[in-house]
Amino acid sequence: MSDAKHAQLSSTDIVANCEKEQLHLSGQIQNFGALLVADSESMQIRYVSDNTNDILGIKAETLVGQSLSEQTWFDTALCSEVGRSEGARVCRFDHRIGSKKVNLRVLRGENTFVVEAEPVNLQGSNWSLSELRAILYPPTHTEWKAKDYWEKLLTAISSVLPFHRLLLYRFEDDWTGEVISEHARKDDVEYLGLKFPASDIPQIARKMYFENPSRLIDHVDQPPVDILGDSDTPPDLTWSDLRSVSPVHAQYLRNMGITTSFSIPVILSGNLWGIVSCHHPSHLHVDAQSRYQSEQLVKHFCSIYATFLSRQRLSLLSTIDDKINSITAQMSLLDGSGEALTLLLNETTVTCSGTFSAVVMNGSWTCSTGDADIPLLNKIDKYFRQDTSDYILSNTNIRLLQGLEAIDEGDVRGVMVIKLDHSRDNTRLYIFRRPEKQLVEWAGNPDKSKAQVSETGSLSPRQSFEKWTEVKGEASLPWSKSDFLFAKKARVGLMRFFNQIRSNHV
Ligand code: BLA
Repeated sequence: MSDAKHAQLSSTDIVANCEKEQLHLSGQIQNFGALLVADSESMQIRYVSDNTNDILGIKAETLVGQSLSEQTWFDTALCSEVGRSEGARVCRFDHRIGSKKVNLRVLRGENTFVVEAEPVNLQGSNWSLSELRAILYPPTHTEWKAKDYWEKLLTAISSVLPFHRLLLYRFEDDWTGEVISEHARKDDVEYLGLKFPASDIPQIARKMYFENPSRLIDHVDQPPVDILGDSDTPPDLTWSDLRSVSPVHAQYLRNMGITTSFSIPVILSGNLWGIVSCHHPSHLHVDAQSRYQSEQLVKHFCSIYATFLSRQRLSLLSTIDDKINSITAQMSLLDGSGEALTLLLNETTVTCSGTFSAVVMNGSWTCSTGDADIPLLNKIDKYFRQDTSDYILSNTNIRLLQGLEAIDEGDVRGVMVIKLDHSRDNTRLYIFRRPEKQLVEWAGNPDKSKAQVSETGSLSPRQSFEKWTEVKGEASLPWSKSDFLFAKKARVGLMRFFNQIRSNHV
């Protein structure tokens, strides 16, 4: 890029730049279909894409201002069939217009109907939806692991869409993502296991992917089509499947060697959990009907997978319950003595893979190790007893906390705290972890402060997606869901234990 200059922007500035792009107001569409936007009250056509002649055989300028209900090529019934909520959609496949066939779609916008027409491609999928759905279930008497469900989802989609590469991309809490399953040719670049920074899919784009059933980027190099309208304000394309492609993202896809890209959101418990991302190096025509089939498949996967996850959670809960029951049974045999507390600390250390555990009660410590540094523990406790945000607190690097920066003790870096209540002198149980070397494999260097910034201040996506390994050695391993569940249950066990001590003293 000749006009590009290297500038050092803070990563916050860069992410803010990405977030500013008003994707829904691009004022243009991709050329694989034609678009009309009509007022839902008056039915007057307000916007028309400049390619209706190619697809419908009617010149765009003659359509602006006309009534949608009077269009003989259109099926007005679709406007009554479409749901009332914004974003609702209805499709009519193989709709005949004279000698041509189109796939028609009507979407409900804010006081508008968005109409999209795409030419029919005769090479659609040969599979029925029920045949495809069957692929998503484990055979009788077979138990699948999570990764088996993921793989079968990609297998099912690849039967509908002959993409070169299909990826299942899962978001983490901070919106970084990881490729957790991959369906690709043997000689292809491997993305499996690689991480991508959150800013690769800005929040504004994620919101649209959450709200729409899929996103097709038909051809990164096809020039977009203008939209003619009765006003200078561009139409809202939030619900349009044809919306033009963000130039930054088109460059990103070119850098990845992709011409056609198709993404389907994976929504679990009402949250954007991941994306199925399909790549093709050359242009691949993706028929509206095949898109619809794969969207339905992903929706079906979501319900099967959600059931699998809740079964898994139940089984984890019951394992933890058994563990806690066994610990408390052993503790009650020891009848509220100091030995009972040591037993609890030892078991907790092992279960949560800690270096050691300690409990503080009215300022006095009991530890699972003999050589704990008590002044250090007091310092850490001073910090955590002031935090009343929750009964279970955790951290993977206490050196990032105010006042604890200088801690140099090798066994104490990650901390999980279980509080019985928030009073100053009450009891708190600590589990400590040491720092661990952790490798994070990124697809290219994710550091946006080293990115290229053009004269206009826009950011170019990175050029290379080759594996780039970051070595982190400062923090402990992250605390898992199972650690948190254990901590919650251990808190109850601990309360029972102290009640027992109290009643012994009465
Ligand atoms: C959109 N970015 C996307 C999309 C994906 C990714 C899946 C959805 C659109 C599509 O299907 O192509 C990112 N694609 C990935 C990732 C993988 C993948 C992570 O296959 C991993 C395997 N992108 C940048 C930077 C910016 C940016 C720096 O790298 C911001 C300046 C923006 N990404 C960006 C934008 C969109 C996007 C604006 C929306 C594109 C659109 O819908 O028009």
